[in-house]
Amino acid sequence: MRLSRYFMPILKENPKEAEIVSHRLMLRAGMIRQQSQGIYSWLPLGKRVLDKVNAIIRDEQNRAGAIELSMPTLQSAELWQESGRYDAYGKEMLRIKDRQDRPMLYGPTSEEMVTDIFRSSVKSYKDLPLNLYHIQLKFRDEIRPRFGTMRSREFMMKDAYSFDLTREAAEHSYNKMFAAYLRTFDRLGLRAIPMRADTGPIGGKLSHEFIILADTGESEVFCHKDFVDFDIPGEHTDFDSVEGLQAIFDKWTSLYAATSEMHDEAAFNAVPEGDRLSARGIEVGHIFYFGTKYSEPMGAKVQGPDGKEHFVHMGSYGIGPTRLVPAIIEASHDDNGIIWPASVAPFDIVVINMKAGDQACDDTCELIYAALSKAGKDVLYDDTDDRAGTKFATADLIGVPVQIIAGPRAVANGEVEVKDRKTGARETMTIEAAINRFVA
Ligand code: 5CA
Repeated sequence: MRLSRYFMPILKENPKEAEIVSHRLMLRAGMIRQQSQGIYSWLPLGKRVLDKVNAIIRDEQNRAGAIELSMPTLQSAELWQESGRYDAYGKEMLRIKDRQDRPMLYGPTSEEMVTDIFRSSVKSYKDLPLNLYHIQLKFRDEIRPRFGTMRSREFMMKDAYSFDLTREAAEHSYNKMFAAYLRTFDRLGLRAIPMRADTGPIGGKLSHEFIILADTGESEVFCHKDFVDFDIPGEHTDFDSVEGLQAIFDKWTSLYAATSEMHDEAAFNAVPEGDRLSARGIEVGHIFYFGTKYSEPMGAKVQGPDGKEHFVHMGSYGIGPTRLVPAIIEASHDDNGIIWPASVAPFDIVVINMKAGDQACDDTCELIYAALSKAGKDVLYDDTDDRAGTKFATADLIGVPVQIIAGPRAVANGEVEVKDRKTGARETMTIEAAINRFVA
């Protein structure tokens, strides 16, 4: 991508409305724009990061056996009347009427919709287990939308829904998502700790929130400090192994960890004082097992091996991609801007032409840009005629992991500079060596 032809509206000034660093940096880097309170556009740079986050989420959902579909944002009120949640949900639900005066709503979550899909076509235990997910916009008329996309009214959610014949089978489905979440957040460069959680309007008894420790987090959390160094389940985790996944769940729930709603002061005080971690946290995922809470009122049942009909046991599993992007920034930035983990960086490499219009600089940059793009790298080429200082500041602000800098003096020697955004380390090398480093 040539910066001269891209759309990346960088802000020079610090936006006054932004209270936390991630919100400030997302606005300054031209990633998002607020359209009305708690409702955002994702501008091209932000959209790239969001897509990469979603790709990792999708990859790990698929690995764990979940199947992607897409359900609508607008839902009919009738479905929610069946489950009894239409009246219970309260003011957070945006209610609308269509031209026939039929009550509709902008979905805050999709338990009812997916249960309706399930009951219309699954009739036998032989079709279980089943886990269906989508990555879709949601709307909750939050009383206090704030911190940019961290807590917005319209936001994106990956929501998965599992269906099983028995409670035991449903627990295995829960454990699959539990392990998939540990892997997902790790690949996003985050350390998320599962904590016992309250179930709120989703309902059920078994529930964990996945929390990232951060000073700007909205909730207060309490846990054993060893969680920070626990091993993440590997790529070859067998998601069909009931014992294997139970062992992962048991290990990750063996020490104290709870959000403030579930906090038990006495149990926490039983943890040796030096091992206690009380901090603020950002909830990036939330999983629930709620048995037959929706399947019973909505009549979602299958024939079991005993020939009888059974209401299915369900769970739901949410991740907030549009919250994860600022959460990653909270965890990874410095005074100059964002430092993206390579896995979600909007571009892999930025090529900085320090003197656009200078033939040797132009030729060198074009050569590098073409070679790296051909090798499948996402390259941003700063070919604008801004001052070098402005270009460096922009490259640091948008946090691309590697900068290749071509200035007249180095280029005259057939060389460029390669800068690592995270460490700031700079290395001068031949043009060929710079290309080979990233092509190999
Ligand atoms: N149906 C269940 C799971 S599929 C559910 O709705 N769970 S939830 O309410 O906990 O939301 C799931 C995730 O969505 C949260 O962990 C959070 O990451 C994200 N999320 C929830 N509300 C917001 C919001 N207002 N802004 C941004 N992300 C949000």
